Amino acid sequence: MSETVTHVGSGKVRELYALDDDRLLLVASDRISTFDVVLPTEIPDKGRVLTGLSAFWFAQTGSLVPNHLLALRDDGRSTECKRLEMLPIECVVRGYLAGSGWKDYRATGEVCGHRLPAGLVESQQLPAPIFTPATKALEGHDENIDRAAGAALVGESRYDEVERLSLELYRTVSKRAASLGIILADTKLEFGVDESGQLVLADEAFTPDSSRFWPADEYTPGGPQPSFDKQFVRDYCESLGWDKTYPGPELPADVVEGTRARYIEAFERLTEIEFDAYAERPEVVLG
Ligand code: Q0N
Repeated sequence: MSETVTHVGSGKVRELYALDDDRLLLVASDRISTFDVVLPTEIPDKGRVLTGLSAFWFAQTGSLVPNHLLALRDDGRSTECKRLEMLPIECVVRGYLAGSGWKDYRATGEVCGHRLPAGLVESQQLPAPIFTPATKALEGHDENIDRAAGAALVGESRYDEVERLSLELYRTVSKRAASLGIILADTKLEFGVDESGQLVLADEAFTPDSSRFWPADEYTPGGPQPSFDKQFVRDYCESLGWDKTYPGPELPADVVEGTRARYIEAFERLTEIEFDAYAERPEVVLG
């Protein structure tokens, strides 16, 4: 017996297929991107690590907000998801000043309309986490927007609801990560609406591809922080003097192996589950 699946979309490193009118299949590949370029070399098990971590967080946060996860497939890299009407904004929460948040703060003293204290340094922890939504760019970078622009896209009450839920999710996950020696600097969430009008957390949540994870024992504000997962790849790419346009460089075996080990370490530290146990039986992450 076999099923007919229709490819309905792709991201840089994931594919989305329609299973039927109500369900999608989200498949995480082993592809890796750096400096916005997908590299020609894959990181074995990366897709399984990210799928398992995301499913773990869906299970951990299911009492805060419903999510789109229906089933984890035995391959460990595919999830059956409830098909939703996606909101047209990326829901970003920042607890630390990095990336475009740092860039905007340096230029204006604000991030998405949040006026911040003067004198903050790069990577510094914010007085409190802030909700900093962005538009979904089809190509190029998402654009940070303020409350007025976000509310114009989703409506005032929906905006308030995703802001409250995003902050609650960030607080819950960052608290667990911190207790395990990992800083969740920021994270990007996507929500959809189901047939009853309820908000549902979708996509991939609290993975290294959607979040900045920093090892707490190396945290040094005042500059950029090493990435938990991609630092070997970045360092190798920088050492080549590559101009960061396509095609990216092939990665040598030691960089692949070191990076794979970092993804697995992130999975095991955050879930306290052995990756081999997940590979054997993916449902172990559902608790
Ligand atoms: C959906 N995207 C954005 C995968 C991620 N549950 C859902 N229902 C309807 N649509 C979507 C989801 C989810 N998740 C999410 N696009 C459609 C990002 N995609 C890009 C391709 O890879």
